[in-house]
Amino acid sequence: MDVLDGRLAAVCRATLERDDRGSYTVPAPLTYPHQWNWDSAFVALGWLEISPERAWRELESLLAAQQPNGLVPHLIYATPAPIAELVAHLHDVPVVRRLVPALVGRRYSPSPAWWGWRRGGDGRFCSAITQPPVAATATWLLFEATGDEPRARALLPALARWHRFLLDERDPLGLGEPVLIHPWESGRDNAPEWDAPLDRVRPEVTVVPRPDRDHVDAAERPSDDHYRRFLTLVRRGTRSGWRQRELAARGPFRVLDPGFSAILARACADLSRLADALGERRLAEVEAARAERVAAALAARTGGDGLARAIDLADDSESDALSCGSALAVVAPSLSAASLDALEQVVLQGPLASPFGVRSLDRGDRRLRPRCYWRGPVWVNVGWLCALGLATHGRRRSSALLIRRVVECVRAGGVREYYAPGSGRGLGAHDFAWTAALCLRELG
Ligand code: 9YW
Repeated sequence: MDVLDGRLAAVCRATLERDDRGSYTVPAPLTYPHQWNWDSAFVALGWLEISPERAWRELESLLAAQQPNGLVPHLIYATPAPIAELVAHLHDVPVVRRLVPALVGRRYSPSPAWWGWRRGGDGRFCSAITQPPVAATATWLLFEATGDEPRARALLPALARWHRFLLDERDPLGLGEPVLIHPWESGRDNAPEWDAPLDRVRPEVTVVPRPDRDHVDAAERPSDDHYRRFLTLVRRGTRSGWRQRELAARGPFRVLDPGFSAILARACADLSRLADALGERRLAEVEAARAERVAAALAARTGGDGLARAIDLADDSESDALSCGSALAVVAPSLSAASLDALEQVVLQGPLASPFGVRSLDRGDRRLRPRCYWRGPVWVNVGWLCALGLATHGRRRSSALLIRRVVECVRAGGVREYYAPGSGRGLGAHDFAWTAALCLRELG
């Protein structure tokens, strides 16, 4: 490693250590002071470079919050379980109701009150929706690197239950892909694909608390209108008791996201490999069949240009946006040669290419806002996942080129949440954990 890389690696290491909360890592101390789902999966891969023990703990703490139906929450609040238990018993006491949401929310909105004070399997407060299931892929990579059978084996049942939830309760129509019931589930909150489905959600929330804006420029964040609708969906879900199958079949927001589906297909394939390596033949077969089913469903609705786009299930319309959601299809374990060629082109030279990674939105799209979150900027996790997919499909040179771009972006812009696609300028939150983790992994 040369001196520059050594310095960058040291900055990334220091960032992870600053964001460390013992058994999980906050994405960014000021903006995101709790545990997020796919963040923890990426972050575990960074911890692997520092402490394998700490890397396993990150995934264990995430899966410990699993709900009885198999859902692994997208967000798990920082309040320790014993305090959460106390608050859960007292939340109807007027003074508690007035003061505690803000305390427990730690200047993040929505607070646990919005989710009906729901608690995860380990007693911490959590949300009632999920996020892209990267955790099985992270578990496989940890196992490959450490060979730690007992810790890998202990995670198998929770990962399998989560995948089953996604392909059962979240697929009431048997489409072969999970239905997402909130934009937050895609991990790409304000992506333009969700504009039309969100337009149908009549806002029931008028004033939205926006503590995120205390730390990040409003031009780089989702609009208040987006937040009103995000929170309206949370309120309606809580009011109806978060009946997952019902929400996936008839809820107010129902979409298919090629990025989420491809990540799930890959997660099932990776869990199958892991189960096989651990001698769990039955589970290996089940997960292999799940992987094939999702990959086949995605392939079946891929267009003549080799790309899959988001679907709004309210009217079965296909989004006209070409975003990194489409690019993420490259992580699917099986792809036609035509799709692979198209994805490689789009990501490295085409409309999503940037010298700093993969753009979140087509550079020619009328909705492009190069500084605004998932409507233009480059994100490190997306570039890294696309590189992983390209490598899996044998496109090693392209994968290496993409990784160089991703690392360059952190070198140019700092350890930030996202970056301007043209200049590499750092945007959004500072000290962003998955940026540090993935960069550290690639620098070694
Ligand atoms: C939110 C934590 C999360 C990520 C999401 C990203 C953003 C905002 O931050 O969500 O309030 O949840 O869109 O992918 O997991 O880093």
